[in-house]
Amino acid sequence: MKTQVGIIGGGPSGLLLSQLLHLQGIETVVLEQRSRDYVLGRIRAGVLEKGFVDLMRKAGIADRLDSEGEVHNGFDIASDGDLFNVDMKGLTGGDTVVVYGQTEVTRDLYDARDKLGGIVIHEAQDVTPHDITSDSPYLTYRQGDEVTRVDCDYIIGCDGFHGVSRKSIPSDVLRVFERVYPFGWLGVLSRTTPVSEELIYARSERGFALCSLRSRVLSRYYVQVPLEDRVEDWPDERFWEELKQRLPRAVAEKLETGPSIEKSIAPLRSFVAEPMRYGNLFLAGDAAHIVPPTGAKGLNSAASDIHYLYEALLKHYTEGDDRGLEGYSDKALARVWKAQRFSWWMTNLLHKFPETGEFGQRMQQTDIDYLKSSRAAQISLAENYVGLPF
Ligand code: RFL
Ligand code: PHB
Repeated sequence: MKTQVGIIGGGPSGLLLSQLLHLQGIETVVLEQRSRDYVLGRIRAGVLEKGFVDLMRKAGIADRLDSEGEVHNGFDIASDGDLFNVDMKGLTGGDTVVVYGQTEVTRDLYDARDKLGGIVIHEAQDVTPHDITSDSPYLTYRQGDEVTRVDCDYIIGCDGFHGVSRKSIPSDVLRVFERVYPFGWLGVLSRTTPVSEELIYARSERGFALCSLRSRVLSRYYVQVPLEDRVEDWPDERFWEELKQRLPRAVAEKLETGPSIEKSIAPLRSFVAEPMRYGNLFLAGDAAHIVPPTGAKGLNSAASDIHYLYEALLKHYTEGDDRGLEGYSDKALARVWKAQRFSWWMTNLLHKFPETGEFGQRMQQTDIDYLKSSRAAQISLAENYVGLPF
């Protein structure tokens, strides 16, 4: 098989790039190791920045997002029983975010790929990039006993944190920066009315909690849990009880509980791999960087990589101009590091860190008091949350 751009990974990054390039007449093949149902069953992000929404529009697939996504003008921060609102829209001069699940984004992308006859190969095993520093790199994958070769001009690694792409870069070239946090997030999806129309990020003595949503009838809640905890340790009743204890009383009293329809634990990690290009292999999204979900930046950072890559590949194929490809790694990383800083800061502000003791708690409380009293501090928070410009 032969194509122009070979993409590893059929998550949001890989599908979005493939859709955008296809609309410009650039051929792609996407190799995804899982089934489509598996990919669509993953419950992950919920908050989309304007830049992400604009890319979906450019890809011609924002109809459902525009009609079903909920525009959020702000969010609340709760600390020790007290609640205050961050008016993103007012603070940034009009910017907002859209709450629309990653599952829905992925579904829209698959529908669009199907409609255009895009090639997405599922259950592709042993995907391997070859000759990535040559002018004729290629991919191989296996289905059953059959091994297929895909020749291409470029290989794009959109295969998430555990994928094969990043591992194909020699260890003396790749630099890795990492912070693993001593806790995870237990997430629950339930068919209940969300406790609040806007998100609530809650810091409490018992640890962090987040009230989010997917629609008027679908709630998404998270609580910080020790790394050793397993989903089985958290029957629904225990989850709801713990969540209530971490929220201001007035909020807890309103909380509607019900059976969970999804429950999972995700560890928290900050991670950046540099460079994001090696030869004709380019990394994008979680394959190159991970943030703790506190700032809602993971999927949005993936989208900014895709924006830069798309522009660079378009310039290459339409004008023979390779400057975008050459500058990709530096340009993408500059924005990635800012999202890293913000996510790390939000995580430090709101979680309970066993090792920092009472001094750490006072610092958090003071940071929150400062936020409440300073419009300048709120503007900084708001402009990062809505997303820095591409
Ligand atoms: P993905 O989504 O991990 O997709 C990678 C795809 O590659 C496939 N794959 C392979 N395919 C072929 N060969 C291999 N060897 C392969 N190895 C892997 C995988 O099966 C998969 O389909 O990466 P991508 O596309 O870069 O997208 C990144 C986002 O998924 C991620 O950043 C976000 O979900 C992070 N995130 C959030 N981001 C936000 O912007 N806003 C949020 O509100 C938000 N909330 C979250 C989150 C992530 C969470 N978890 C579970 C980590 C909340 C949570 C709880
Ligand atoms: C979510 O709804 O899943 C969500 C929202 C905001 C975050 C993280 C996750 O910061």
